[in-house]
Amino acid sequence: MSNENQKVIMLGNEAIARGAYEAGVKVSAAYPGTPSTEISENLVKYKEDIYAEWSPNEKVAAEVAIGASISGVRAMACMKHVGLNVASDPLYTVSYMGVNGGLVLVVADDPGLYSSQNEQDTRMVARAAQVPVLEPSDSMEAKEFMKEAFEISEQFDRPVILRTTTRLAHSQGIVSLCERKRVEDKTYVKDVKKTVMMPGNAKARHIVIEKKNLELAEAANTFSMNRVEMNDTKIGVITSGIPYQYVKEAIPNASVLKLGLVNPLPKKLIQEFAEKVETLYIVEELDPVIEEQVKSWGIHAVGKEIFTVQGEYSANMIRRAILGATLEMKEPAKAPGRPPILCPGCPHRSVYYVLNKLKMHAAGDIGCYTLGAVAPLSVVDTTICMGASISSLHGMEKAKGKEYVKNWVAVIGDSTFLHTGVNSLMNMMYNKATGTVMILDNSTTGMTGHQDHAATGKTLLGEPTYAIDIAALCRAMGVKNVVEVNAFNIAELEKVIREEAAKDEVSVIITKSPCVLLDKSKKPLYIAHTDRCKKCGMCMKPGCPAMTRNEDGTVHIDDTMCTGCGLCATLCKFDAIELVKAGER
Ligand SMILES: Cc1ncc(C[n+]2csc(CCOP(=O)(O)OP(=O)(O)O)c2C)c(N)n1
Repeated sequence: MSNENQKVIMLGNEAIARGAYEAGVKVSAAYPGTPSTEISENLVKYKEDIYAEWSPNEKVAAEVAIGASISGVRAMACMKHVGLNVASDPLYTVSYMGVNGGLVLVVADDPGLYSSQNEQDTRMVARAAQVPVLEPSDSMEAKEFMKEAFEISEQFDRPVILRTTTRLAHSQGIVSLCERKRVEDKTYVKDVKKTVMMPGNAKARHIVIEKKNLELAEAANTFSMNRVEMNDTKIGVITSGIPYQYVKEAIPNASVLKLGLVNPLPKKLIQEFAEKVETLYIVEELDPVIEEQVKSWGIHAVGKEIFTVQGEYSANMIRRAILGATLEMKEPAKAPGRPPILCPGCPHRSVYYVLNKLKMHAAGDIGCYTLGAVAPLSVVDTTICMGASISSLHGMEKAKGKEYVKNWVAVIGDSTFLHTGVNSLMNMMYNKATGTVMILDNSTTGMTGHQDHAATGKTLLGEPTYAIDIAALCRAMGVKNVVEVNAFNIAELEKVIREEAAKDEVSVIITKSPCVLLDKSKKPLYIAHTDRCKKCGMCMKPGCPAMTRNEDGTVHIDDTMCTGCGLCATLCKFDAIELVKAGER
């Protein structure tokens, strides 16, 4: 693919994929997670040169990349910030081991919580694991920093994190393309002192990596990615990543030290910069990672005294905090508040309709089905992290006894079950649980935009593959009661939930119906006959967004939203909802 010097507009995530290609990466593994997912989806473009896969979770993905690095090639793993928690076990230890082929983890943070369960700052985790972190400010840097990350990784024998945020991952910018670097595979030489982290070896490696980090911190003082932009010296700002863009817009005449490498910090460069400016500000979204270190060196700076640790920053917010004035520009128009809701035709809706009817509680998990917490369904009581539904239900049973959980189920999606739910179910079987687990199998990773997983029969590269049989997997763990039900067969679903929840043994109910957005074929359409409608409201109970009431209380179905799932028609006792068109819509 020779398009050297060509300039193109790229999404941050697209540019990271391009950077991986240009850096000579050979292996990439990932588990989807907003805002990191499109990196892997874009890597598919380079499948002639890069092997890329969806792994079942981030720990596995990181270990795949580590293995590839040990074998001598450049490798990467991609995940969202909470994914790094799942991958933190290998992360902390590969930090001691170092690399053979360059190793980069791309981790996407989500200040502002656009699609996450917390706002944790990856730089904090990286500091704890003593792993270098690069933070680009735009698409061009995202591409170039990927290449830098691999150079640093190999030169300093460190795994490296490239940290992005939602704003960067999902914004577009101009990128000039370069050729793919020809990187010779490194030879694998057996060296157990470096790759077998038992205590004696790890002790020695700890000393080595402390030294390497000091060397890197020293070198960082002259790295071109740590750049001083001297201007008016009244105000000096240390910043990095996306906040750099806001600072330049908010106070264009300020002097700026823009950090590309945010861990370890270039102490000398920071000291020199601090001496040259009257007031030093540190502008970083989320935690005071740079600020606390700079202050610990006795440098006076203003940071979280005036800036929040929550959410995204903006140029206006920075200008207001530093100058007490706002920019002569309009704040972006606020989108109308739209509460999150399951799509019309979503198979999760009928499951929650039945659970609501049975007055059951659900220990929930993470996925589209988390929306079962929202009225009018209001079934999901808890959402913690991926896989936690099954294990927290187990904890409730052990705390309160088996009768207590007969009114509860654990609810988990197919992708989440394969991510970390399997271990939790194993625990239920091992520790003599009796609870009921519902796997809402919609044949995809819906929440993050339809990625394949180990049970869909297709790889990231689009090749057909073995599809894990989820029911057989549960049976293999010893679950005797495994029942598969069509998610839209609400009579059957109700019967099965009643029966299984009453049992004194673990049951797994797998509701099967593909995500409504997967099926692009024309669907039949339902209409409501107002003359037959008795205004009883039964069809409205599942809270389908396609259903509204007319002024007289009869029901109307919006034909632009109806997907023809038929749930409303099943619930209508008066034949007021009728299938009008089949096949073509
Ligand atoms: C550790 C971690 N990794 C990734 C994510 C992003 N994520 C949220 S839900 C989800 C999976 C959803 O798929 P599935 O369980 O099949 O449910 P669906 O959305 O299809 O109903 C993913 C990947 C996350 N929240 N946490």
